[in-house]
Amino acid sequence: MIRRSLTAALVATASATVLVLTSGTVVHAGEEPTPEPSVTATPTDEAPANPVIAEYNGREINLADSWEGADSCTELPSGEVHCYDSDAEALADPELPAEIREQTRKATAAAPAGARAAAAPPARCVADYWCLYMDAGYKGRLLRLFSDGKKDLKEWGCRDKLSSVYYWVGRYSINYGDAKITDLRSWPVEDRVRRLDPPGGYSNFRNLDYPGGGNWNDKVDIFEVRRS
Ligand SMILES: [Ca+2]
Repeated sequence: MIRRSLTAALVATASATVLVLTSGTVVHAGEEPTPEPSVTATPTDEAPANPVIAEYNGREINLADSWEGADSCTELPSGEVHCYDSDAEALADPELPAEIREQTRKATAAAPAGARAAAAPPARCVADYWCLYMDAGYKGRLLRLFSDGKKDLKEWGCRDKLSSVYYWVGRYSINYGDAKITDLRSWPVEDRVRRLDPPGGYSNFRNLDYPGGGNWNDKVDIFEVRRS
C-alpha cells in the first residue's frame, strides 16, 4: 500500500516535471502563469530551416540569403523555382505551361498602347498567378506564386517587404479560392490576418488597414495561396 502511494507520487511528480518542461512556462501551484514578455516585433531573425533554392543564370541561389540581382522569380507548377533578369526571359521559360504563356502574351498584346486599361493586369504578372511585388504600384522585385499552400516569405527572401499584389485569374477552372496574408506576432499578441479576394489587385498595401492602426505595407510574413 505504501509502496503504491509512493509510486503514484513519483509518477505525479514526473508528469508535473514533463509538463513544466514542455509548456515553457513555469507554473507553480497556486500561482498565476508567468506571462511571457509582450514582444510586438516579429520573432526570430535566424536563417530559415527550409530556404527556397532557385535556379538563376544556370546556377543555384538561396533566396532566403539573397536574390543575387534577380529581377523576378517564378514558382513553376513543377515545384521548381526559376529567377530571371527580365520579364521577357520569365515569360519565355519553357517550364511555364504553354496555355499560361499564350494567355499572358494575348493580354499584353491586347492592352492599349500608352495608357493601359485600368482593369488590365499589371505588366510583369502572368496568367493564373499570384504576383507579389516588393514595391507599391506593381513595381520592384516580383515573386510569382502558383501552388496551393502557405509560403513562409522568409524562406523566399521576401519577409516584411510586400507592398502590392495582383491575382491574375486567367482560367477560372483552376483559380477558385483566395489568399490569406499573415503578420506573425509574439504571444500574447495575436497574429494579424487578412484575406485577399480575387480577381484583381491591391496596388498599394499602405491603403490596406492594419488591425489596431497603421497599414499592411512591409509587414507580411506568410502568404497563403488557397486555390480551392
Ligand atoms: Ca511581419
